[in-house]
Amino acid sequence: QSTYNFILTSRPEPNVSLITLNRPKALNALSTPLMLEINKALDEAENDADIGAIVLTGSERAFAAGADIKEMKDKQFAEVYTSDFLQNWTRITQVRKPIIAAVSGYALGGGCELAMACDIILASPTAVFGQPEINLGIIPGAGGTQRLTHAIGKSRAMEIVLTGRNFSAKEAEAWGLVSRVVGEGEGEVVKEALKMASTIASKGRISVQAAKEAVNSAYELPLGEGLRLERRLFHPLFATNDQKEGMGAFAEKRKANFTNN
Ligand code: CO8
Repeated sequence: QSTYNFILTSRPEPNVSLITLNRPKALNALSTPLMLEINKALDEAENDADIGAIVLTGSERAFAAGADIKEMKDKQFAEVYTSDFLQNWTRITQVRKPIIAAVSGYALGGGCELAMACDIILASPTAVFGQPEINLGIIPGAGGTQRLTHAIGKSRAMEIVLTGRNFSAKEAEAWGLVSRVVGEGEGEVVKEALKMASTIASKGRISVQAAKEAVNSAYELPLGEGLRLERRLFHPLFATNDQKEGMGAFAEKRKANFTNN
């Protein structure tokens, strides 16, 4: 396993990888070196056949307070344009294994966008979301105008993006940005995310990845094309041992034991 400066990686369950942002002095501000470490850790989890799901979390105080403002402050147009600044933020969206964001504290700007690039967001009651970029004279640059709008609708997204006001875990749950607000105590949200990741990792890898691909296509494709892709992903699952095992186990009234092939 690689050693990292700004994140911690561990395997709290045999089939689950936990990536913890660990830049406490800057409230996990997402500097380029930190993003590159996240990408590397995601690559490791993706390439490890034992891993079935990934949990991404921060600290109690901050999931991440955004992109690193101090790093961006003096950047010029030519530099951000020619280096395609932010392109290292796309790696996470290409990961085929499910990623659960466990959010406590601030998830602002790039922090909110990072959580939204994950597949499921679980929030602790302390979570605070927002896209405050407008206060800095910029706009969200890593999905905040797109994923947020898909998740919570135009009027709310406009309010959040144009006023720069933060919103609470409760609002995020009511608006459908997070799947659930869980737990009261410290670390509860991570525990719950690990439990969920473990459940997902116990299913067949092929059907889990196909399901993730199909759900994600709902954001990319018109309905007819999405339904066609769904069927195209559905049919070949009948060529897998996991389908035979899953349905066989149901008929025999026992628990399925998937072998990921
Ligand atoms: N970047 C750099 N440093 C930060 C950031 C940040 N985003 N957020 C906090 N810090 C630093 C502070 O500067 C401070 O450092 P120091 O101790 O050296 O002064 C330390 O973290 C602690 O922060 P505060 O003292 O401010 O803590 P408070 O509890 O008083 O306030 C807040 C917490 C409200 C979260 C406050 O820190 C804040 O407003 N932070 C900025 C939030 C923000 O505007 N985020 C959006 C950033 S822009 C963005 O994300 C664009 C995304 C584009 C796509 C991705 C690009 C790579």
